[in-house]
Amino acid sequence: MDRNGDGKVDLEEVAAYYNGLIKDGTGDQMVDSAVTVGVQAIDTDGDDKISREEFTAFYKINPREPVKNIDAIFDKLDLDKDGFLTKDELAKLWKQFYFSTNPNDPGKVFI
Ligand SMILES: [Ca+2]
Ligand SMILES: [Ca+2]
Repeated sequence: MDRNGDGKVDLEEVAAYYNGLIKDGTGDQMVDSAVTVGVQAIDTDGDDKISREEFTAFYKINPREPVKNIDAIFDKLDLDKDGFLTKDELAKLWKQFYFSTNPNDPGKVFI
């Protein structure tokens, strides 16, 4: 991934890497499997989507710094506002996170 050899992988290189994957079709598969693994990790009742409660619980057990405004983040990620994060939504957000150049896109909430 480190194309310019400076020992660091910068965002541009990451984007180029993932764009390459998208072009040859493996990117979508990769996003799908990553989303599936992610949903399985957070989805405790096994209905294949993430409720606000599951999302909040996940953040509370996460050893990283406590995240403020979990509710606001959830609202932003829940694109169709049905109260659940589905795999489709997460795949879309995941792609935004990597490929979008618009910092206001919901997928950028984790940056
Ligand atoms: Ca669930
Ligand atoms: Ca939703």
